[in-house]
Amino acid sequence: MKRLAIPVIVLGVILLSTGIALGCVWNAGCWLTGGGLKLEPAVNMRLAERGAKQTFGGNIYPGCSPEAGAGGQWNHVDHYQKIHFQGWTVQEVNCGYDGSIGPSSTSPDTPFNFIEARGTGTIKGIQGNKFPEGTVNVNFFLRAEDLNEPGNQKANAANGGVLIDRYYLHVWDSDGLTYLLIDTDNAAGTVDPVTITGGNLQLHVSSCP
Ligand SMILES: [Ca+2]
Ligand SMILES: [Ca+2]
Repeated sequence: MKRLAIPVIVLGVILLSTGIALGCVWNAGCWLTGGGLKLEPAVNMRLAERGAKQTFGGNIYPGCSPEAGAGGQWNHVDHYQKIHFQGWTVQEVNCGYDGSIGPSSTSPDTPFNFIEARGTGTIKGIQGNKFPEGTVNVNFFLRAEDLNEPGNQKANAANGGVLIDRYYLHVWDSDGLTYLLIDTDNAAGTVDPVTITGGNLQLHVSSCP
């Protein structure tokens, strides 16, 4: 696959006829893609990363309707647990702006700085891992915050900006068993995104009518 262009998480929103007040959140159709520079062999894509063990990216809601493309596909590979999560169907997307976490995204300019998505997918073991056995149907909740360009910790370099993009992911099955949690305090009930270390999260305003 070719190296991704800098925009790697894309977010769009249908309803943009009014401005956003500080702290205002809209429910709207959004686009989300994510990735980075590191080729992830498990999915043959260039994904963003959190340390050496977590890679993630793909797209969610790649159309003007949540039904378009079944809502996209999101990948998260956990090399520590040796599991691969794929989000296949998105049932709910929320885009918004939270002034307490940083400015609205700037490349391109949007009035937003976060996206949240809820949906269903699958999880399976990789690299010889036998747990879970086979492929398990799961639910997921994801939050991505686009706070800088490129948005990873390299942003701390000269002229790199100040803030770093952040990411939260919770994956659980119908029994409530958590398979994957990317969360600062490791408590799924509170959404505390972690800073990413490679790649980029990026929001775009949708051109949908
Ligand atoms: Ca970013
Ligand atoms: Ca938490």
